[in-house]
Amino acid sequence: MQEKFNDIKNRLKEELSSVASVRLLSDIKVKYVGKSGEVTSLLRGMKDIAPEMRSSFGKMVNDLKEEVSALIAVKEAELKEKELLEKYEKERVDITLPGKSEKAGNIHPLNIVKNQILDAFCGMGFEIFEGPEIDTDYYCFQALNIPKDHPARDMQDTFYFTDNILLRPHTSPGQVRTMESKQPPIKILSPGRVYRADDDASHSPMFHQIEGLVVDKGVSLCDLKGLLDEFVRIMFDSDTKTRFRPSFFPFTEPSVEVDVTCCKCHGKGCSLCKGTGWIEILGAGIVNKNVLEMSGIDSNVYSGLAFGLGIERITMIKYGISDIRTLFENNVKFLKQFNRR
Ligand code: 2NL
Repeated sequence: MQEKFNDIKNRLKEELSSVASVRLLSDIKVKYVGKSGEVTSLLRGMKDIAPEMRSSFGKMVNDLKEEVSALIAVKEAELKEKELLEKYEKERVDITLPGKSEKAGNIHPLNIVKNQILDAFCGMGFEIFEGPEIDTDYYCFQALNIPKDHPARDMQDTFYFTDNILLRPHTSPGQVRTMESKQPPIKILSPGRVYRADDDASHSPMFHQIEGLVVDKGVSLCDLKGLLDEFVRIMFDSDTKTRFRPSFFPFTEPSVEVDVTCCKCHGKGCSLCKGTGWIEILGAGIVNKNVLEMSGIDSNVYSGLAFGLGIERITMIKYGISDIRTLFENNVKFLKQFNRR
């Protein structure tokens, strides 16, 4: 009998020496001390043992069971520890590697330039006023000295919902409302989207405009010149000069077109200024008396200056962009170039 016990122990030890995982060890456990395992079955042979031998046999089998269980338990602890270490090794994280950085967006070039323009004028005491994008024929045209069916309407041909309701072709309607509701001094800036029936490399049916309006006693063309000189020195280089050329707008008299010395060649002549050394940046003038009177401002007491610029145009000049449509395609590769100026 002792021999049989020894044989069981030896075979178990041999199997334990080569078992490689907790899962395989549990098979061995079942084989020896499970319900019908080898050691457990020995107890079932009790009935064939002489009665006086039964108690000592039972004790021997129980001792063997404990010994076998202990051997298995030691191996189990060993394997568990080994498997845990392997798991930790597999899941090891190199905390010295650089992290994945969040990709931050950047401000659209049109907004970069819009903010610079607003900053420049707000620094000179202008307040910002935004009006509606959909407005009436009166505010978009008639109040600006452009009567119904007047040929000057062609210059600002826009999109109509009805005969009377339309998408504004400039931000002036907002300024008209300010003049109606408030007596001078007025010094406002109107930024916003405007619409015109135009579509090519330098014209978009929707673009962004900023208009400025100053109404007070004794406002003159000299004030306009000084104001715009300061503006272009802030927007472009500090040695930038302006040049006024005579022009026509129904809402200003006299009207001027304003050029700046080319920011790329500084007046020598290059492809950006088409060899002239000058680039047109905006339209302006002295507010037409009719416009002041229609909004309830006495033109014998007050006078005004006004100007209007396209943000797209200034952006294209500043960054050397040749096609306006690239500003609206939202191609990320294009937009990324304007990261933080
Ligand atoms: C341009 C020219 C201009 C104005 C806009 C204006 C507004 C009022 C009264 C008088 Cl309420 N004038 N605005 C004046 C001159 C020119 O815009 O080419 N813009 C893109």
